[in-house]
Amino acid sequence: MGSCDLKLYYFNLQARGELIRLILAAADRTYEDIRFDINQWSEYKPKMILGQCPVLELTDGTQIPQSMAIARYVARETGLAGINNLEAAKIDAVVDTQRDINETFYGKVFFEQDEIRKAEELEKFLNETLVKHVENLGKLKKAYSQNESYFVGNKLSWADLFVFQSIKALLKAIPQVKGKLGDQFKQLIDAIHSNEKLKAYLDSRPKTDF
Ligand SMILES: N[C@@H](CCC(=O)N[C@@H](CS)C(=O)NCC(=O)O)C(=O)O
Repeated sequence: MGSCDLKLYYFNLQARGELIRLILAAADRTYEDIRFDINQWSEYKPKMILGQCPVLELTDGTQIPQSMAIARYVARETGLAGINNLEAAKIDAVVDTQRDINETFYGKVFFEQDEIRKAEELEKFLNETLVKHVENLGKLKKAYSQNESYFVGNKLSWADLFVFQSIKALLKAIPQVKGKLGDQFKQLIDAIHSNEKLKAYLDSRPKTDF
């Protein structure tokens, strides 16, 4: 992967695109960050391999869809996916544990239209799902980390960026989440904010609602 040979197509949102942008920022990779508004989507949709985004396009025109496949690819290419197969698996386990949280939140709470159901699901999410999976993330960190900040080994990986982005998005959507997290993610968040490249990206990225 050369330095300026990538195009990332996504809405002008964080949502499913931001993890990829964070990985590329941490690795200091230049790429074309093609952001569009919902009213431009009809122009882009037919050009995307699955009619959805995000899509990463390589110089030869190869398109990679699916946000997590793209994230894993760019993480591997940039050295943020572990030093060997075992580390890669540990990183995947952290990612999948965070995905369990996200899937329950977005599937059962965030997109629920019925207000009563939404409130019930939120209660369940805060007191059951979140508690259990945050505890699970703690177990993985205890087993895999050799560093106070990062989940696996002693350096930043894409799992750290995924947990960071997911927790930030969750806190923005549901401020009560804060009370359920304690300071479990404090060191990770501090480490990411004090990473020069990530800080530069976080300070300069477009402000969006999601
Ligand atoms: N599993 C896919 C889901 C992709 C997806 O649902 N993308 C949405 C935006 S977040 C999209 O392209 N919506 C427009 C459409 O489907 O026409 C991924 O993670 O990339």
